[in-house]
Amino acid sequence: MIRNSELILNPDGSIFHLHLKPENISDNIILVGDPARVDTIAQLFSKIEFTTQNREFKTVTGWYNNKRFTLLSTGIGTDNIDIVVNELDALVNIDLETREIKKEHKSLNIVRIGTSGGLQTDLPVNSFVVSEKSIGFDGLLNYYSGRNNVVDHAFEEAFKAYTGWDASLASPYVADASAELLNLFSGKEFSKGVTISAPGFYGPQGRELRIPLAFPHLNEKIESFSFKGLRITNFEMESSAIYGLSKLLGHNALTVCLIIANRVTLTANENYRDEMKRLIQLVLNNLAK
Ligand code: R1P
Repeated sequence: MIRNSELILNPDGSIFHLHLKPENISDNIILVGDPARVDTIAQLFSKIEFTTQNREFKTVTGWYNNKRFTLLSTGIGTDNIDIVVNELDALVNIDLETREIKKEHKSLNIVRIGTSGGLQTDLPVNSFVVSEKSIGFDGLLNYYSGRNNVVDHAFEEAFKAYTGWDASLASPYVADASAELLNLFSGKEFSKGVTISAPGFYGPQGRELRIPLAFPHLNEKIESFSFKGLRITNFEMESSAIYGLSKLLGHNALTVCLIIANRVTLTANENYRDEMKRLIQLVLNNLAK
């Protein structure tokens, strides 16, 4: 039995942070960072059956093309992903009344629709990038036993050697997308690549405002790195934990991002919402085929 200090439920029986009960969610989950993006997607639903919000975690469950989806905002960062993925998993794989792990495992399909900064000149602002792999600079997965069973060790070692990775930073972990979900995104609208999830927006992504960077040449190394034909395409802040925790918990995960800034050509599109709507429509159509 999992004690209540370890798995906290609210007085109404919902799970602690997400405020959800098992019947509130679909097996098909769409994660976004921004709670406002949940509403943007929900506007395309033919029917909405449930909605709630606690802190930055806003949920809508409804229907698109006769398929039931749950939309959930995660806020920013892999620390929030630790909460979101563990609590979603608990909703389907732990009996919240007996507090026992269910005998039958259920897999969720988890697709993140995000915004992102591009790291290659041929991926301009407004491109759509699907993450085949994600590299976590955040260190989250290193806290879980089994981490070594789900990561791409050869990629990790090559990346650390090439960048001269400093031991004062969390050891980067590399986890793969679900091959099944990746297959749904083979259309020409989507570029494939490797996505870094950073534990911050400024210094950890090489942005210097008033504090000088500890590793001012790290981004150049990242941009020129390649391994077995794969290169690093973009920075965001959630995919590594989504991929790593999904692998450990037996779920399928994929991230698709809109590039809203290019860090090499130093260009940005602050008015990205129409392009985001185009991406959302493509993702929904691919998932609800
Ligand atoms: C930073 O501005 C946020 O935007 C990106 C990053 O991953 C981070 O969450 O994604 P979202 O637009 O999904 O929030």
